[in-house]
Amino acid sequence: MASYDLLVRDLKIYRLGPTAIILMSGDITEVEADAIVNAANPYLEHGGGVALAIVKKGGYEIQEESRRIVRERGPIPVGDVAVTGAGRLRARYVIHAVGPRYGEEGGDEKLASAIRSSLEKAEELGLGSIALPAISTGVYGYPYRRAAEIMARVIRGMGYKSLRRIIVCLYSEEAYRAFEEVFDTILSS
Ligand code: AR6
Repeated sequence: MASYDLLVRDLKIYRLGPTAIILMSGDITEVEADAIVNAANPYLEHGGGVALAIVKKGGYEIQEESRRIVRERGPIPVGDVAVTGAGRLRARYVIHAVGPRYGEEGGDEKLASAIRSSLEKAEELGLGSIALPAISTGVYGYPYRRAAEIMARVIRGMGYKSLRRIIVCLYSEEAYRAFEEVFDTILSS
C-alpha cells in the first residue's frame, strides 16, 4: 500500500483553536472529506491535473454537472468557486475553485480569494471537513512557496464555525516540503 506509507510518512497537523490543519502528501481523490476542492479553470472543463483525476475517479457526471453550471451562470470568475456533487469520490461535494495563472495581474489576491471562497463555501454548507490541493501550482505555474504562503495566511485569517479538519493535500515530495516549511512558520504558534 504505497499511498498509505506515503500518507503516514508525510503528515503534519497544525491547530487553530478547535480546527486542525492537516498537511499530507498523496492523491486528493483518495482523501475522505465532506468536500474536495478542485483546481479548475473558468469553463470548468476538467482536462488535466487534479481536475482530470477527479472526473476520472468520481465519474463523468461531475464534468456534466460542471457544464450545466457554466451554461447557466457563464464562466466562473478567477478567484471564485462553483459546487457540484462528488460522484463516486469519498466526499459529498466537489468545490471547483478557479485559481489564477502565475504572473497575471492581481494573481496573489485572486489565489487568496479562490482559497477563501472554498473555505467559506464549505462553512456555508455546514461541512466539518474539506481537502484542498495546491491550487494554481500545476498547469498555472505558481511556485509552491508563494502558493503556500498565500494559503497559510488565508487559513490563519479566517474564523471557523463548522470546519474542524482542513486537509491540504500535496502531490509531490517537493511540494510537501515547501508547504511544510511555510506552514511551520505561519501556522505554528
Ligand atoms: N492529488 C493532489 N494533487 C494533485 C493531483 C492529485 N491527484 N494531481 C495533480 N496535483 P493543476 P492548476 C497537483 O495543474 O495549476 C487543469 O487542466 C499538481 O502537482 O491540477 O490550478 C484544470 O482543468 C499541482 O501541484 O491545477 C485547469 O485548466 C496542483 O495539484 C488548470 O489545470 C495543481 O495542479 C488549473 O491549473
